[in-house]
Amino acid sequence: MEYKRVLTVQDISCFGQCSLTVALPILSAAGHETVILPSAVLSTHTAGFTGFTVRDLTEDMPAITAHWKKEKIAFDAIYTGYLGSAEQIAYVLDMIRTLGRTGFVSVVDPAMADNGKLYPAFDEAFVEEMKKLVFAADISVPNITEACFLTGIPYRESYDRAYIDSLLTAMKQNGAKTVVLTGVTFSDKTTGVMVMDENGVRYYEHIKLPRGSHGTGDVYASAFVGALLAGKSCFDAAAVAADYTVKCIENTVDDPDHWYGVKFEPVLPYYISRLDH
Ligand code: PXL
Repeated sequence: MEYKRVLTVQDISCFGQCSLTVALPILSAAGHETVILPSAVLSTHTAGFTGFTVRDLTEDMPAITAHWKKEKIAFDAIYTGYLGSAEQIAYVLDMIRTLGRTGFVSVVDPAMADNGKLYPAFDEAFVEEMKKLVFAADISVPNITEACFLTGIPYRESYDRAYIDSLLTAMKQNGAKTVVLTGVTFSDKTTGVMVMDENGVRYYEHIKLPRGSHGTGDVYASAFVGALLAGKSCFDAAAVAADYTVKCIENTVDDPDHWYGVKFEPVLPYYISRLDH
């Protein structure tokens, strides 16, 4: 397998098993050189904790990028997640435009909302900036809530295939190329991902566990990027990431104290086994 270099831009939530503390180990396990750019440093993630500290690192970004350009450091992929500010998005767009090398792919997880609501740190101005990043990316990995904010289509708790198709069509009309829409559920016992790429739209369905877990969006997107860079097609990478995420949740559901993230580390050997190195 080719040795790929991926840059991932997202926050460090020191405690909470999400963003960079999940992306770095998963991408490394997939066999890729993983370069990190922290968008912010928080004491914990913001979903379920109160009183967390936040240090926004927006100001550091231009100098870091300038140094990399001077050193001629370039990437096979850039994968972005939770960002620290709306201003940061212009810097990230510049990285995508200038730091790629042959075969470059950009993957944007517009990590900003879930269950019909924006995360506490974000507002409409942030959504407007995020649209620019998502619609410029080669691949985006939104959940349904995020796709609604990105397209202006009202969020619905229950829906049918036509609603999902309308979200994907609106994403495409706005400029999206490949979209991996996560958390698409048509029945009580199953959920899945809807993948729209140049081959059309395909659904990967898998079991739905009774408990949802924080941080699974980041586990999913990281595992997807790792598998994609390992040579899987977009659909196959989406399926491997889904199976791995299910196993991470299974490995966590019986521990009520572990509500803030998933125990993804013990399941990494399963993930690696699916990459056919
Ligand atoms: O998992 C997404 C995420 C990442 N980073 C921070 C978050 C969240 C979700 O709430 O709060 C800081």
